[in-house]
Amino acid sequence: MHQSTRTTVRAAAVCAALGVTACISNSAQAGAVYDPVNNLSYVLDPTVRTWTEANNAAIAAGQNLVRIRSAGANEAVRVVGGNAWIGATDQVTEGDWRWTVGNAQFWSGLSNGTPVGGLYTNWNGGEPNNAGGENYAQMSGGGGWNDLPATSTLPAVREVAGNQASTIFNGKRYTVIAADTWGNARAQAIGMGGNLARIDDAAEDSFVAGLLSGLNGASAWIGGSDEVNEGDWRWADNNQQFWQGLAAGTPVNGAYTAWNGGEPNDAGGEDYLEIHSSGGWNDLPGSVTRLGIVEQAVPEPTGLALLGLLMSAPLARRRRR
Ligand SMILES: [Ca+2]
Ligand SMILES: [Ca+2]
Ligand SMILES: [Ca+2]
Ligand SMILES: [Ca+2]
Repeated sequence: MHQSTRTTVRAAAVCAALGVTACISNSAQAGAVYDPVNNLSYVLDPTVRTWTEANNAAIAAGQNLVRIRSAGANEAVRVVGGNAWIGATDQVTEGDWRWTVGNAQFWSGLSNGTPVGGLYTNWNGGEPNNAGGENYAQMSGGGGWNDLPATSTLPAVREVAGNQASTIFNGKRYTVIAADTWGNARAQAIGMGGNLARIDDAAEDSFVAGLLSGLNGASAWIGGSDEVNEGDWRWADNNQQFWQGLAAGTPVNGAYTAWNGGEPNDAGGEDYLEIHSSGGWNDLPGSVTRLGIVEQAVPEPTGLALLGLLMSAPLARRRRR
């Protein structure tokens, strides 16, 4: 179901639908967040149009408007879309709310109705109210749901198989991953064959900040920490120290840093590095959840890469023994 070929075809279709080219290989698709739980990416369709038009466009691209099955997924969709259409409707039978993906009913009735099948719902208070005839689901800016009429126009959020939330910059692939703790984000980054991002210069800092500006100004984990020795800040991928001390400290070996004023302050014990959409850095406790910025090497686009793939399969089998 999630073969890489099919994913690639679907991704190409999304690129076309969004009016960008080659968004898998070398173009920005900042309006996407990867949901590792469901192995789906939530991708913004920025065109403002009716729910039916947005749904038809998604289907024409081999996609679907998003189905939301958990609070975590709801938050990821909110980050991508804010105020946008989602893939739910009661247009066939009033009060019988279904996801277009799978056609499963998840709600019966108006605001005093009930969830069906134990499925996740997040209606705003007093919704759905079918006010004047409303059969199409909107996620409002706060993440709650509302029914709207056929004539309303909004952008939309689609779901796409696999991880589509990548951008190439200066020869590296950057992927925004769903919000989690620093440790979980780092583990996921390693699982993807990379690590949380190491910021080496102002250009890279601005690039990563730009990814976040496209996600409603969220902040995100990058790969710095002083978890081993307080005040000894190191990058996760190569363990090189880049800062010594608190806000009055100094860069190490001329390393690039972009601390916000007064940071790092280790306030209450803060050992993990976040980057804001301004590009500035702050230390935070690792227990809070943030989006993550994964940085990966990009395989050489030559026969060597193919050779590497061919070689790695038997090697992997051998290692498992
Ligand atoms: Ca209705
Ligand atoms: Ca309503
Ligand atoms: Ca600290
Ligand atoms: Ca701090």
